[in-house]
Amino acid sequence: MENVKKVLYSAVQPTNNLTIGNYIGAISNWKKLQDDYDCFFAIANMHAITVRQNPAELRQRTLSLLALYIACGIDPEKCVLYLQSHVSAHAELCWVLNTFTYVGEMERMTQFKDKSARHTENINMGLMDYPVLMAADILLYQADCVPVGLDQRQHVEIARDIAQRFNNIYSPTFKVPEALYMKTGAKINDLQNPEKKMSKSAENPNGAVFLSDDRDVVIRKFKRAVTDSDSLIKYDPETKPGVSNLLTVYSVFSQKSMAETEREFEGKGYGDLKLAVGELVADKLAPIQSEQARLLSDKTYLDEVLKRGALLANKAASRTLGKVYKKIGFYQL
Ligand code: ATP
Ligand code: LTN
Repeated sequence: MENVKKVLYSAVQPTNNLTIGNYIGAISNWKKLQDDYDCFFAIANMHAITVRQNPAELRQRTLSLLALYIACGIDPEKCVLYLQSHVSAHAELCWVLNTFTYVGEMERMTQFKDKSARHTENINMGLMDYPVLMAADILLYQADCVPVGLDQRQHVEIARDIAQRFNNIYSPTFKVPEALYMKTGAKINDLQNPEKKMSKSAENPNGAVFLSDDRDVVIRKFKRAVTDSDSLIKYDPETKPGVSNLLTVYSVFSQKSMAETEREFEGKGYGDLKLAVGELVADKLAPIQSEQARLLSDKTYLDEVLKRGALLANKAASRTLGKVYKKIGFYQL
């Protein structure tokens, strides 16, 4: 019987260390979805260079992120794990899609505005073109759905617009993708500033918990988390952003519903909640960290995974690129 599984696509940039926000909003969900979809998971190193990177670190972070994907339970036999720069079709399709994207649209993107404010010394074309490259990533694989955190909503939306624009001018060529957000954890907030998203490149390092943090660091960061002045443990992101954020992290890592989580902390104080979340997160990160370290010591294996991924990804991507070149009138031999 023909393969009827839908296609799922996502990626993370190998910049900085990942936070529990990246884990909860993105990677932890991929594991749950890998049996139901044909999955492509990329390491977006071409996106990463839109902000200046140290070459040795970028190289090292690439393998480290691959090892993390696998340590988080993503099976390289079931899914295609690959490095974006190993598939030249990404850059090629991006060029074509650039001609279907307006400068004004890109200037209005929130992430572009944020990042150009943070990197005033290097507002390069790549930073502005970031969403078009992301659209190329997704559309090359004819992805049905894209599991990401809420901060990527605008980027998936523009990928849909570009796909529809192209399909309308020529004929149906690209699948129009849907973003997939998880009910809980699509936006984890900064522990020190709970109204802002937790980010890899946060100014205050106490606000973000990194997947590489040691047990005592994790516990200390949660102990110092900002809450509020009353003492009621209740999920209410509007009036209690700090407490709600802690409850969300607890609920995701314990795999308990929010109602169950609230019940568990009934009558307890903020100190109890912070300690319980810290210990739980540290317990859950420990096996991931040790598996990641084990994988990183086997570079031959990681290279094999990337080689297989590049082969399969190139095969799928070149099929779409071929169709696009034909439709737009590129002479073919
Ligand atoms: P940076 O701060 O360097 O821009 P980032 O932390 O936003 O990076 P990305 O590589 O842009 O990380 O994102 C990887 C994935 O993690 C994306 O799917 C994104 O939506 C998700 N993600 C990032 N931060 C959070 C968060 N705080 N809560 C939930 N999901 C998140
Ligand atoms: N921009 C994304 C990373 C990314 C991505 C993608 C996510 C690059 N290409 C394609 C989904 C689909 C981010 O998380 N910052």
